[in-house]
Amino acid sequence: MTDQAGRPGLTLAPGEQFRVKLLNRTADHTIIHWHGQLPPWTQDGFPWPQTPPLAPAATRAYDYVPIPGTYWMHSHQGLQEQSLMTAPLIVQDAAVLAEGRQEVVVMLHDFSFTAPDALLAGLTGQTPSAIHAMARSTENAAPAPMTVGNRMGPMQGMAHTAAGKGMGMSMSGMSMSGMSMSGMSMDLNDINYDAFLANDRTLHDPETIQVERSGRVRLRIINAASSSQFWIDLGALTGRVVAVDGHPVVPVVGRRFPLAIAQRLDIVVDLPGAGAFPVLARLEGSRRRTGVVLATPGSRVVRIQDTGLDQMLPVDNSLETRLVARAPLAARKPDLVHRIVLGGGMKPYSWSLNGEFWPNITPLMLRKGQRVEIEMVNHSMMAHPMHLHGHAFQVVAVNGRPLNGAVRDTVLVTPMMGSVRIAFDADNPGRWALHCHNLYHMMTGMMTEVRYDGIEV
Ligand SMILES: [Cu+2]
Repeated sequence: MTDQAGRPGLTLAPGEQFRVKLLNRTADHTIIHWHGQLPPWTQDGFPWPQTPPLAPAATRAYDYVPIPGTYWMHSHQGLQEQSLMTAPLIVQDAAVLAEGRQEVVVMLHDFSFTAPDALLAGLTGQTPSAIHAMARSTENAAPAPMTVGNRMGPMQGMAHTAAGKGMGMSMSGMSMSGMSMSGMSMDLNDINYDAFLANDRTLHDPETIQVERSGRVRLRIINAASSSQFWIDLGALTGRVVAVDGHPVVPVVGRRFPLAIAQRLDIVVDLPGAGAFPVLARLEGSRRRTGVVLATPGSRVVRIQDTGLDQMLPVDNSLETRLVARAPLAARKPDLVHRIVLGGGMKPYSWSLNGEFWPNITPLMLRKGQRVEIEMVNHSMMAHPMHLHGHAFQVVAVNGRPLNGAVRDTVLVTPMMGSVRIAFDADNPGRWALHCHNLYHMMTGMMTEVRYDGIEV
């Protein structure tokens, strides 16, 4: 998908309505989700029974008031996201335009020559429906879940101790097979990809973006990978993170920033004169990387290897805990708190929320007008980038520590008893998905529904 200027995706002017006619030119059913936008639920692009996927050659009209910032669109049908059915969705803001910075959109992907369904089959060793059945029986054999309140009391502040891990695993009810107590370590990078792409190119032939000498740039970086998380590495440059998931934050200065799956970072950079400046995305737990190059006229662009010297650490919440929203929620006590346990593992490969596997889930109910908080506790050995549709939430605690954190739409819950609490105002009635944005976790069950009272199903 390209806009009228030939750029991939869609860029809307300040105040412009999101008025889009979606035409399915593929040979399969599809539906496109406007990630992070806040349309009415029937325009969210999720395959509810009321809003089924589009058949080949079918069209659907969308018309809603967008919110400004760095967003993206992607298929929410099957594994199509892994086939790069994604694009940037940039909604301009008059104040941002007035800064006069050159805008550089960088969309990251993980790429495999293996077909997505074969990748999933390789993870599960069987069909997804068989995985659901088996994982359900595993969960059902476990003791009834305790409330998170019971769990959190003695465990606060010891999220990464061995005791925390052990308790997390045993209480989550998952099989311990394949994970000895001594060998416990977090899992990273479920899939060994053939390439990592920045704007559809590898570092063998990266996009080189012409910038002015001493130019002022706004990077809009989108992690559209299906199953890979990165550290954004500005190299010689120092940047300021000014927005996350489209929502402004008090600037955070640095050179390296974690970027979980589906998240976005707006980073402003003032170039120190002339030169070629790589902006790299370095895969967590790996030496592999991708990126683009910002180059002033006449500068020499040196070839960058797609494998670096040092291995990156797992992506974490080191940035999250430093973020402060520019426009936080009004202070208010929650009317409703939902608690969710993130569970699952590699053997069998299946992932759950409160021990349930999509689509066999119990919706989280709420009412319009409520201030809602959701506490997510991760009992698994993997981090999960959790995305709520239809609402921008504020991060109000990480690992039990209160924050006046970022407003955003996707947040990473770190493994081994990591926790995140989010808050939002229930102001958009409908049926909304809440899921892990690792595509293979979602496809093996890690999704639930947030449903308003009174919505017909
Ligand atoms: Cu996950």
